[in-house]
Amino acid sequence: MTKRPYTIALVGNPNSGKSSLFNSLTGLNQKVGNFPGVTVDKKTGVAKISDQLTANVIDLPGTYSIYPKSADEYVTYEVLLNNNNENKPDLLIVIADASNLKRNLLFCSQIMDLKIPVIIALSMMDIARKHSISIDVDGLQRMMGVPVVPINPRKDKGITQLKKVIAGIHEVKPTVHADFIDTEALTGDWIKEIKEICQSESNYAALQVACNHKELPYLHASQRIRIAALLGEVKFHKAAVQAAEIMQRYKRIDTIMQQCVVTENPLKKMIVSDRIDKVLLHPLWGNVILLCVLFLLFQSIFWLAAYPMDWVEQGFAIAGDWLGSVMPDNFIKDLLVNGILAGLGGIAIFIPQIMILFGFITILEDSGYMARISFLTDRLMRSVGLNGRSVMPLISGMACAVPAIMSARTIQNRKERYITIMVTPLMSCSARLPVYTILIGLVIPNNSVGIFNMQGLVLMGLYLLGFFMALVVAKVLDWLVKATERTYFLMELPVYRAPRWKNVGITMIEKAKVFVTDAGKVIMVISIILWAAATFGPPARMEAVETKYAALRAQYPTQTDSLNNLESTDKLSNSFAGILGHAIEPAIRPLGYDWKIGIALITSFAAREVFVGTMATLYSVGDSGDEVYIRDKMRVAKFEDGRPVYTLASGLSLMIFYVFAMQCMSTLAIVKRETNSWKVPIIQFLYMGALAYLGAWVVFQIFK
Ligand SMILES: Nc1nc2c(ncn2[C@@H]2O[C@H](COP(=O)(O)OP(=O)(O)OP(=O)(O)O)[C@@H](O)[C@H]2O)c(=O)[nH]1
Ligand SMILES: [Mg+2]
Repeated sequence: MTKRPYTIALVGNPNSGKSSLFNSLTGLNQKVGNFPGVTVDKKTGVAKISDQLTANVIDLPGTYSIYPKSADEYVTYEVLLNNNNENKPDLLIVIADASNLKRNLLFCSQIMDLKIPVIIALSMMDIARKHSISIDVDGLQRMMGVPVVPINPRKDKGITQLKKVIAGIHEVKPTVHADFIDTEALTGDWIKEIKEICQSESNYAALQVACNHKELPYLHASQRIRIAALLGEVKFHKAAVQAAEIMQRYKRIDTIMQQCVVTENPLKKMIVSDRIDKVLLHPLWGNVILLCVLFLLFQSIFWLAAYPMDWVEQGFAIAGDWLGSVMPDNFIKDLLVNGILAGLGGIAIFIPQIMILFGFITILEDSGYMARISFLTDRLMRSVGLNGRSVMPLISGMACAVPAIMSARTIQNRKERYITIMVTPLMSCSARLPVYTILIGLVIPNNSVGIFNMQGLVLMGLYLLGFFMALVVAKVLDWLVKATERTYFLMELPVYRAPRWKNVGITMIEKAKVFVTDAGKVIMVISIILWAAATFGPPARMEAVETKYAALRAQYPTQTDSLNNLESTDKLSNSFAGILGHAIEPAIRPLGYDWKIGIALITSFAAREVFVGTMATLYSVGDSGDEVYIRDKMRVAKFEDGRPVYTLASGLSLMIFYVFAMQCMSTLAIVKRETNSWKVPIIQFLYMGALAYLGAWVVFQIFK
């Protein structure tokens, strides 16, 4: 048997700096943001503590108290209490926000009673100072009975000292600290029996199991039955015991606070953050500013990205030309240039826009403004059966639905959480951006309307459409699903902080990388398959085409060039891809699409951004003109009868389709995992598909 590595878990209230400390200790880049509930899953890394000690460090979701209320808090709860957990910690570091010490100490005291060695790391000392709060660290350490170390993980301060203390505890194997409160006095001696049934480390851990035994997945059925029987016998009243427990804890904490913490000006000092909030949370100005911020986001996606997009586009065009000129004419060259390079180039050009989008969202999160958006929109959200907390998933859904759906774990109310999960994919994610951009470039003129750019306005319109549809669907679901649970919105507003620009930069680069590698892999595979499907066809049909054109060329020798062009178009039409496309054409004709778009719709079910790559490949294979860029190739595309494919009507119809359709395997997979049912993703897939088809049809009929 290999020896288990020494394991340290980071716990504490939300937004206290756990992930920041995790990053300092491990050198990893776990997501940090300035609002409660950034981390919703556990994450493990390795940290070198001293020359002798290398430890596993686990970053956990924040919890206000040990009693779990939401799905993310259960993740932490399980690590703390499940004895058979592979992540069972040898040491807990409780990160306590010094500017909010009393509440943080409550959680510390609960953790201490689990009887796992504890260190308290005091973060936010700088903020406490701004509030004129001074803390006697030595006194606190004495009265709590565990080591207390001030840290500032944002600035990498205090980390060396913290490591020394960890190494010390690891070496001496301390006798565990004393109980903070006496659990047995609270419950009666039956608690020992529970302790035995589930082999808990302490009476307090046993009490936790008693309170939550119905929900804990790791308990055996037999244990559960024995616990239930015992609790019935002693007439266990969960709420009463919990209330008594909290009272006792606060009694002791109050004494500690009196002795160790001095607040110069007991009336809460008005700090800069409060002043900023006077404006940003103003009922009128707050909302106006919010709209301006969002507006700026969309316009900048077009303004700022225009130049770098041109460079990428030209780069790929040059690379294609160069490969075309140095390689001998054979099918490998065709595959490379028209299949893979065309597909990749089609997607790489969107890197600048993706980076700007993620940069913007990171700034919103890092500064603390994201939490204010929740606050400002709570009323709107409530009117459709959601609450302010749903805003976080919805806004991060603009980047990607997968982490957004995971972040819905912080929503305590089950119905609200499910509705949020149901509607989040309607928010336009970054994968739709390439599709929107290319279609907008094709059918919307690049004019100015006053000071605004028309294309930017349409883009914003598409995002808004997705958002409003999310509200409508939420309202319908709210009305369909009855729930008795009352809900309320509780969220701490964090103090404003300057975004850490390094973090913004790293996030932008990381996301661009993920986008290119993830999308790149799928696009590579699909481009190759597509290229093959578009190049080859049933031999008999392909031969028939060849014979036909050989005869025509013999008959009209002067027309060879145009006959060659016609032949490649005809071949594409008779290829496997062409046959499939024609087969589905009747279904998509009412929406204004040709068969190539039909193929792109199908391949987009792997991931939306594949649309552009598919278009690039299809138009390159059947290519006969001189156009180098996909957009130009699409612009000259025609139906058999000579009408252009991309008109205002068909372009808009296609945009609407992409706003609504659920074309993302990863999202469906994550919904299945988060809801633990197939029903939710299936309903989601169907309702979004129906919306997409209907919406696209209506728009096409109106603009035709
Ligand atoms: N001023 C100051 N800011 C800090 C300190 N420690 C962390 N922060 C900032 O506090 C915010 C929250 O940090 P995170 O590390 O994401 O907090 P967390 O505890 O992981 O939060 P959740 O995952 O939401 O529970 C970030 O903006 C950090 O930059 C500190 O000591 N002082
Ligand atoms: Mg975190």
